[in-house]
Amino acid sequence: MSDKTTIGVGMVGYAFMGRVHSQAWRSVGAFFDLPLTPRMAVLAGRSKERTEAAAAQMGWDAVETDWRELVKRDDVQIVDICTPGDSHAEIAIAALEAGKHVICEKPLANTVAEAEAMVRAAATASGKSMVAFNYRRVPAVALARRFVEEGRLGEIRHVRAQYLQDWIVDPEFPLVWRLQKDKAGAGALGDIGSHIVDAAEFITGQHVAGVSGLTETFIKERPLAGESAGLGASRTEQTGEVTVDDAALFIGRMSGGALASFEATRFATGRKNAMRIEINGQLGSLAFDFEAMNELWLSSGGGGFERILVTEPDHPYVGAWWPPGHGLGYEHTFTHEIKDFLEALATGTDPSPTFADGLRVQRVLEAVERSAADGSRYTNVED
Ligand code: 4PW
Repeated sequence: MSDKTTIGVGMVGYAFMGRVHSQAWRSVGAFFDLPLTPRMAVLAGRSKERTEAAAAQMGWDAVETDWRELVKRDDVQIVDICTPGDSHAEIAIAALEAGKHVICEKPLANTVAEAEAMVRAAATASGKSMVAFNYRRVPAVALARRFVEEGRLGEIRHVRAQYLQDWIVDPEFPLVWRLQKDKAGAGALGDIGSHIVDAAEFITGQHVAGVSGLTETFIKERPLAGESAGLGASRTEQTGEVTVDDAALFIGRMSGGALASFEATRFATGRKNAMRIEINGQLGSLAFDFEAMNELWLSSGGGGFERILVTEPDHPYVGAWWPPGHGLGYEHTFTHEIKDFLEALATGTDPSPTFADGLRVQRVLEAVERSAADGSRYTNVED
């Protein structure tokens, strides 16, 4: 820490996640009264020109073209990892070994072995670490957890979770990094399935204990991506193999006895970011859809569901923002995540979700892949 209240941040990667994390670092102190003030010290990316342009646009003070240099810098106390999954483990472990705090995009890693190494590094590090499952910080999702903790649903019987997108329905959509196993680890399963596994565990307080899964790659060959390999990439004349799943469906048992079903797909035509979860308990139910993220639906038994507009000052995180009814968006979830992270650093507690939570999700993903590959009806999630 450079002085009592300022803490330097170094971020690796400046694409979609880098942009939304930058927005969070920039705005968090303006809305939340924080014990630490983040300084956006350094942005790392491979191309000097593009990294400089991104840093100027998003408000970073300096750039590095090698993340190893960023990790060594004295003006960096927090390393924020916004790169594809293939570099998470290497960067996070180096940063923890250098005594930095780490916040890492999800899924934690591309394999269980990498995630285990990250958990080992976190266990002996002086710095704190967190995996960035941002949907926990949607006010309605945090309120859903509060309702479950208060016992308003009674014993949980069912979890029904879906994450539906459609951005690769077109077979001509290029082979971006999210469609390559060596970069992304998995397809819809890892990128968006990991979110609904985490959300289910977060809201219910139960773990996914075993699964039975199916995965499918509908479009097996796509045009290679042009220069930018991000979501908006152009395509070239050549084609290449899609090496990840396009969709994953799995059922599971939660550790507290609930039965669960999960669906993660990028082929739900018309659905853009429908991250949905419904929980049925003995006394009532909850339902949430990210496409209407300021609403939570609650049933207290008979009479169907009532809509709760989650914009009241006593709802999680909301008091820092706008008057009732004005609503929040995707980017606020990251601001909340950064706020919780900084508060944990200031109090010396472990920010949540931890790398161990990220490893548990990784084990669920791997169990789904094993079940889908060998056709086994039920696959225990290893501890
Ligand atoms: O984490 C997720 C991404 O990787 C996001 O919240 C949405 O799905 C947007 O892009 C992908």
